[in-house]
Amino acid sequence: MIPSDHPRYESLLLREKIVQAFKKGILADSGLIAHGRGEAFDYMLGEETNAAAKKAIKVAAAAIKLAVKPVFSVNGNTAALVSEDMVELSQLSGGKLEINLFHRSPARVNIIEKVLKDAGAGEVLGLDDQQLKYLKQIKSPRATASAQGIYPADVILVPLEDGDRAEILKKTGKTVISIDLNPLSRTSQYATISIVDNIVRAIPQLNKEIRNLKGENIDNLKQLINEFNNQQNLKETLQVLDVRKYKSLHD
Ligand code: PTJ
Repeated sequence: MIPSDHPRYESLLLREKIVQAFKKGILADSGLIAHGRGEAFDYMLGEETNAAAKKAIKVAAAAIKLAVKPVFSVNGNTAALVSEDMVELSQLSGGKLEINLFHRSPARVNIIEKVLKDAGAGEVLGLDDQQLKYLKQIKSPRATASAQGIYPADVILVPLEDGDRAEILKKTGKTVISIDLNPLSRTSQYATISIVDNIVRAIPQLNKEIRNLKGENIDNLKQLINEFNNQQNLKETLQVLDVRKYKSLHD
């Protein structure tokens, strides 16, 4: 039981969620370590959605609204932390949810499907190994791509992964939106739109922006995207990480 007046209450609640997800088999064991890495970056970023992240989220919302076949990739950490928000994202945008795992096993695919369905998801893609295609250049089990989802997608959201997938998906002509608290990860560096923020804040904010952009005309959405410079935005995040600016949080 975490006392609600603990200075790190919110962070400890998330940690507890992650531990429980691991015990249920939703999370890979290395998902625990990945969460710890994210926690450390979040601490240094002040545990808030900074201006650069807000900008990237707005542009991501515009890209999703303009997309013909948007797909949202779901791994263990994403399912553990934001399954309901992911379902809302797919409902708001008409995009598809696809399970894509680095540590793939039929048992984990089944339990993550159940988590998404319990959160209200209709269709969930990426389930049946026999039906899946594989993106040839990707050397890990993340190469899976369903014929209705990731394979033909024009815009793809890839949360919480550090690997070569973002680069290769981008090379295949897709718009890649990443969510990763590490601005220096390969995923953040290669994505078209890099959201450097905690997924527990980023997805609700993305949903809010998609609602805000309802009825916005296509030219304005395109302008938002065209005026966005991802490398410049990542530089702004790195400035937030400047050690001289650290304000003291609590232990
Ligand atoms: O569920 P699976 O089998 O697909 O495995 C998923 C993990 C996360 C284990 C796998 O993708 C992995 O090993 O990822 P990495 O290489 O540890 O990268 C995860 C990235 O996510 C790191 O850069 C972390 O800083 C970042 N991260 C961790 N937690 C959060 C986060 N970013 C945003 N929000 C978080 N809550």
